[in-house]
Amino acid sequence: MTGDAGQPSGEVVVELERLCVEVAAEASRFIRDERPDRVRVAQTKSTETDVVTLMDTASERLIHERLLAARPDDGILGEEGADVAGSSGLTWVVDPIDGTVNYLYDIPAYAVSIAVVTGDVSVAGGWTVVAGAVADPSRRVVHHARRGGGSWTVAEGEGPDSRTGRALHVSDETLLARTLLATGFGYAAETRARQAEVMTRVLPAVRDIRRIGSAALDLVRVAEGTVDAYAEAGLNPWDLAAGWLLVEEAGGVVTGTGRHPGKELTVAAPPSLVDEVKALFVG
Ligand code: LIP
Repeated sequence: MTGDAGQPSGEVVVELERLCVEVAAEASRFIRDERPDRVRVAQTKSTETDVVTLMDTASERLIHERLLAARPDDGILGEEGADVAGSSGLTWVVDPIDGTVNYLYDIPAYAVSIAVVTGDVSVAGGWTVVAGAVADPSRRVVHHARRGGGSWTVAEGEGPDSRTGRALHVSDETLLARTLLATGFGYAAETRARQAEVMTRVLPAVRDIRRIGSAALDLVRVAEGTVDAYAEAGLNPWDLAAGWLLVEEAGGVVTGTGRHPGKELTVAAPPSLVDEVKALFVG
């Protein structure tokens, strides 16, 4: 860590991005090619419908092993419980299968999300994403970014410096009424009831909504302009970390009720739309 104020140097960031891409691609292949015909629920978390499959834990174990082998002094925060304190000042934030319910129902909209951050992930606004990757097993691609390096999509198995990489850029939509908005809902019934009320305000104000079922893929779609904006309440750091950087490096803005995205609200959009979308959700 030789850059400004605890930030890794440019060289190190390039290597961190490469590791994000390689490990995300490997886990992506694993959850696609080793998916059992009947995916079993291993346990449930916040509600009966907030499930963990055996493949969520197996994918997290694979990612954990690869990251610790490559970077033994870093910390890890994983959705399924991997929680390693590091001494390097860097923490890996991992969602081994984002869109687990889609994975359970074999709906091709789930992803592996891996990001590396500086700062304290437990503090809203207390952490900065340095590099990240979202691998999409169904499209066999990996979307990746490093701070200051732009956002890209490469084919699974290709490196981040592949000449075949496609540069991502957010939509140039400026009108809320023409905005295709991705959103999502929590697992708890009372949370969903509140979110349904917000939708009575949102639906008349936008072109339409899309409920894809994976925050990581929703953020990728904002970064590549295949939706105009995204907003959801209730996200955890592992749902949004890599996608946050992908959107910012593609020319978008990611915010929350305050300046930073977080549990209360995450909004991602082009600069021209972000305040209006946020106002719809904050109410
Ligand atoms: C999912 C998020 C999604 C949200 C779901 C769930 P998971 O994450 O990606 O945006 O709407 O309720 O939280 O549980 O599949 O990792």
